[in-house]
Amino acid sequence: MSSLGPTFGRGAMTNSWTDIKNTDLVIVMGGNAAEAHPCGFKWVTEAKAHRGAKLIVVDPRYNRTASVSDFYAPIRPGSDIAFLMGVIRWCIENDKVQWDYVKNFTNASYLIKDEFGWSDGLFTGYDEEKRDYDKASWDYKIGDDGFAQVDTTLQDPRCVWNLLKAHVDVYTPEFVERICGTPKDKFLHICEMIGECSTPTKTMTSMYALGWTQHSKGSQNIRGMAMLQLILGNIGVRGGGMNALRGHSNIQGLTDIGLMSNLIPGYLNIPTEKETDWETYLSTRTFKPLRPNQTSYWQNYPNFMVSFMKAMWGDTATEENDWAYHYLPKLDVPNYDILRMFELMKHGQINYYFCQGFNPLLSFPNRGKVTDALSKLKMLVVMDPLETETAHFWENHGIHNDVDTASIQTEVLELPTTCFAEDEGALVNSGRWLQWHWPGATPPGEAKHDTWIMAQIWTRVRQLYLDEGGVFPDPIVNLNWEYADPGDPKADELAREMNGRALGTVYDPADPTKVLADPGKQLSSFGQLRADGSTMAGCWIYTGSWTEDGNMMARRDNNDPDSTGAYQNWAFSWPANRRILYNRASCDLQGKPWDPSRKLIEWTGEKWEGYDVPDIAPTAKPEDVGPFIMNPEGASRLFTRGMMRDGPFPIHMEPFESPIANVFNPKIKGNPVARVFADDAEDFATSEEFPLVATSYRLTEHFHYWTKHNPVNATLQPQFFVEISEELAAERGISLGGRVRVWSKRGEVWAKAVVTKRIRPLTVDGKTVHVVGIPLHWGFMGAAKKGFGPNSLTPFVGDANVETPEFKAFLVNIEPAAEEPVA
Ligand SMILES: Nc1nc2c(c(=O)[nH]1)N[C@H]1C(S)=C(S)[C@@H](COP(=O)(O)OP(=O)(O)OC[C@H]3O[C@@H](n4cnc5c(=O)[nH]c(N)nc54)[C@H](O)[C@@H]3O)O[C@H]1N2
Ligand SMILES: Nc1nc2c(c(=O)[nH]1)N[C@H]1C(S)=C(S)[C@@H](COP(=O)(O)OP(=O)(O)OC[C@H]3O[C@@H](n4cnc5c(=O)[nH]c(N)nc54)[C@H](O)[C@@H]3O)O[C@H]1N2
Ligand SMILES: [Mo]
Repeated sequence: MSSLGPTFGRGAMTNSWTDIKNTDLVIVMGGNAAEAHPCGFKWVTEAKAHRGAKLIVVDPRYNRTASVSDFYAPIRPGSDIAFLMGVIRWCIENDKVQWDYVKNFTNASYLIKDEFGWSDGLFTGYDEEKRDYDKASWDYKIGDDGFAQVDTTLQDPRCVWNLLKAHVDVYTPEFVERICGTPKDKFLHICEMIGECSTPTKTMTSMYALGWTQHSKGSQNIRGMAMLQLILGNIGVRGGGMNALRGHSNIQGLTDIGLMSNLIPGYLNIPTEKETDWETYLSTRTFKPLRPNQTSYWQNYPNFMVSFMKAMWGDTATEENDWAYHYLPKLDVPNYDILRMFELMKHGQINYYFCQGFNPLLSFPNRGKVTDALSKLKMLVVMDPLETETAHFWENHGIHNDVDTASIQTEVLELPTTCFAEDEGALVNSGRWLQWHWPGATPPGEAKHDTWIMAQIWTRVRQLYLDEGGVFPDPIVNLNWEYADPGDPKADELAREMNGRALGTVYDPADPTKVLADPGKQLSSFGQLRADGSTMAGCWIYTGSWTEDGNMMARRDNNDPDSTGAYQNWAFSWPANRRILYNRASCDLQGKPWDPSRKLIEWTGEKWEGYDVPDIAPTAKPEDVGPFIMNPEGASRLFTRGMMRDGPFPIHMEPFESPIANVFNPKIKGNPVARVFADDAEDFATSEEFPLVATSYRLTEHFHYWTKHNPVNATLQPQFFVEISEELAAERGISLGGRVRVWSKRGEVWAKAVVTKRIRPLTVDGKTVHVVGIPLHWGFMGAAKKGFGPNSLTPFVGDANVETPEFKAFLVNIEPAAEEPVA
């Protein structure tokens, strides 16, 4: 992991919600925006109404987004890579490529090592025992000058473009139909629509969410579309981009601020245990440029990292002690993702679990296993505004397993918290906008703000360390805690700390007599962050959000000059108030917009200016520096070098539970490098036992497991149901509104049957494949009827790169049923 360096923005929109109005074509694939993002979806409506934009939906179900689309095609859950590689193949074959963009702004011309290749569904370097690849061959040829070798004529058979052509060759329209079940004529129609956006004056935007991420190869689904968008020249331009529609109102903030077990705020990394010292840690992160003249932005890593350490440990972090590097925890595994946490819990290796704003009993895969794991705990603390199923897991509702309620010894403590409507702070939306909000109500009863509870715990733990010592009290007792009331940090104090301030005088490196910030002043840009201890910032990508001019997140100026959709003075968009990432790529090599009517920024001959903050140094000459400065080659990647665990190109893989074998290699089950715990290895079903493909999703009327507590929502969608086709209903003798039992290798649920034309059987590899749709909002607390969603059924396995569970493609069976037996 360490050699991979930082990843930037693990999913966010490269563009923004408001920018969607600029598009000519929206493709919603791997999401259901009209249902799950109804407010943001209005920008699609704008684009349709004012630009005549078209909307394509590719989804296993004819969903609510499909109902307002111009063209819909069905797809089998878990087969999107085949579809996307098929579109790329079609674009190449039909010359639907924005050549100037591909040649100059991507790594199409870079030469790849001769050892690299693929066969039988695997890339070179596969080790079956380790379930991992040796990625040494997945890299550029490096010349004697230390730079990557290129062939700008794209003639060399080892250049990325020719390897890509060879890689996608098998994904013909016939192959797509065979794997995805998408009829060939529908697939080709979509290709035609997409192909139109390969000109500089037409753009497509991709809106996706969990329909793509919740697969054992979710990251590769997204790579597939990113590659297509690069081929069409649609990244960095208005109306284009890769737009991850995020989930909870502040889930973007969660990843930004480093709440993943392997991250530090701003997408920096927690060190691994091999990185025993500061120098080793930095050596694999401050990449040197891979092409002449490039800037490799990550050379700034030490500025961000030292400023973070100063925010954490203040005066205790000094140059002499390597900024207190020894205080940072070191990872002994790639990360402590939640699957791993529950696995450890199940094996008695975690005694104490703090569950804050999380209801894993319902939201995590394999409820039987989750129940088993929670019952091994000595203590479970639940911090939540609501009574959750997790806090009541020991009641053992609806699980017909061998966990004996009476034997569960876990002590459960519930700490009532406030919720967003009672809090002050910033929520970060999918478009990276930090929008400040103010409390609208007073906390009820004994509810306390999360920050108050955490500060109270921390001050007490610190006191214990001060009084009693301990093995390593230093990182706790020396933590920088400069809040007016240490037991109750306020939102503005936290926000200022995230932004960062000068500790010493900060000078302009170009003119050392020029002072950029005096000691004690808030910083205005991450360009002011220093590695010498003269600055501090809790999260470098947020620098600029609370400056000496005040709270930029609270700005509410909705002027939008020339109607570009940028809204520069509304809230703050990280990084640097930039609204469209990679916006340098909206201009040609000379720095002129590809499409003048869609101008974003422009090179004046001396500097870059326009409607957005340029994603490049403001005076960098256009011919000198590539637009993708986050990569040391300055180019975007059609071939990902060592970044992805499961291949430098997306390759078709089946879900772990699939109705058909991997057609490239029947021996490959699921994603061949995804982590599978020994306990779960025997828990995957075959299609002989479980012939139906299930997928799971949300409904507008509910928000996860909260709104069933509200009688109004509970009335709108009162009862757990599953959706099946008329054909499957007829085959199994199931009637509309009748009760059914749905079971998988891991559990069973009872539901009402919704028999609908919105789901149709698919023909996949010569077989009829039925899809069962399972919405997720029910449980046993609250006002709605008791019922259980998909997670009594789902498998305990995740994406090979980021461990998002495979919630969207698994196998079940279904039968008509009488009443549910009393649990
Ligand atoms: N009303 C409401 N809105 C919400 C939420 C909520 O609970 N209620 N939750 C929020 C959260 S946390 C999130 S993460 C987002 C999720 O937002 P979305 O991902 O848009 O929501 P889902 O309903 O999970 O799934 C979207 C679609 O993926 C399709 N799908 C399933 N498998 C596949 C596949 O293999 N390929 C393709 N192409 N499509 C597939 C499903 O049929 C479904 O239509 O929604 C957010 N918005
Ligand atoms: N099968 C299947 N499973 C899924 C999914 C799927 O598509 N299919 N989707 C997955 C996704 S994308 C998500 S995001 C998860 C959601 O799973 P969870 O996050 O576990 O579900 P929520 O109901 O959103 O639970 C969050 C809890 O936070 C509490 N809460 C709200 N505000 C606050 C606050 O300010 N402070 C504190 N302390 N608590 C608060 C709520 O009351 C709620 O109980 O489910 C996942 N599970
Ligand atoms: Mo989510």
